[in-house]
Amino acid sequence: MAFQYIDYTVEDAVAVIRLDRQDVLNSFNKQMAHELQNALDDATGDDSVRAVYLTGKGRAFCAGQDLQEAISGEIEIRKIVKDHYNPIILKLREIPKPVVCGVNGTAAGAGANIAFACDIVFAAKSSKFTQAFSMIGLIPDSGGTYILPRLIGIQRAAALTMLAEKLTADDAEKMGLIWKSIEDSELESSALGAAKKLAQMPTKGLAYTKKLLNLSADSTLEAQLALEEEYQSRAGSTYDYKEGVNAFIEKRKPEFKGK
Ligand code: T3D
Repeated sequence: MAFQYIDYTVEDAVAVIRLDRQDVLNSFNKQMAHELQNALDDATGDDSVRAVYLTGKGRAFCAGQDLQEAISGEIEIRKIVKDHYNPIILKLREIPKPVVCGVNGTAAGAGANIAFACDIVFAAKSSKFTQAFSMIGLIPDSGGTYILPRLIGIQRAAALTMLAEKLTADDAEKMGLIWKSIEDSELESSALGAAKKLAQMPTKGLAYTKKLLNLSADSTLEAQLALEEEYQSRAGSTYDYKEGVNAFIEKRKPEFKGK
């Protein structure tokens, strides 16, 4: 599918998605939101894709909602949240492949929460995260009220979302909001490199891991142990499990196929 506001390529089994509305810091208009949804659908349906890498072009990752579009009144706010952001967050959490985010600069509002919804987040050291919503009278959407307290606790989530101070990538890493803060010049090699590494790993095992981590948020220990029993049994019947064990015994490098 051809896109106007994102670049979509497949590189070494990784779907590489780059947000591209650089003059407005990659903020989302309706079309870019739908394009990102379609790109995630393409990555989900393409068996040759075994990981996803999401980043931005230019000096920002994403400044959230395009406020010119929001204020134009052409689209109701409820529809923006329901039709643009909610499906993006659900697709990021439900795609049965690991999603790595490379935050290359400012991540504000929905842009920050889209990053936090990815499985593994790397950020360039110069990046800043801000829950910009409260500055314009809004509440944190795009999963912010769900993901933030689970990542960092209610106290920090409240301070971040109410005060809307800019957080450095280093502080975001210390808080456990992201996986790693990386020198700017090394972001792409580290983050895309991690996605490429994941794309060579046992895709089904990773998908089951993601599913169980998703479910753990609202689960009891008993229920989670039962899920582990079920999904370990599924993982244990994959080609990649047999290949992994055989390669270990034969003292060779495994060749996983994602099956
Ligand atoms: O309908 C709804 O609103 C519901 C959905 C809500 C979801 C949300 O995401 S709400 C939060 C929306 N985002 C923001 O409030 C952030 C707004 N942007 C900023 O606060 C700042 O731009 C940044 C802190 C992100 C970066 O600051 P800085 O100084 O590095 O850049 P800048 O000069 O402010 O921005 C550069 C250009 O991008 C500028 O345009 P210009 O003057 O060069 O023509 C600026 O207007 C434009 N831009 C930045 N963010 C947005 C934007 N244009 C439209 N929408 C934006 N969100």
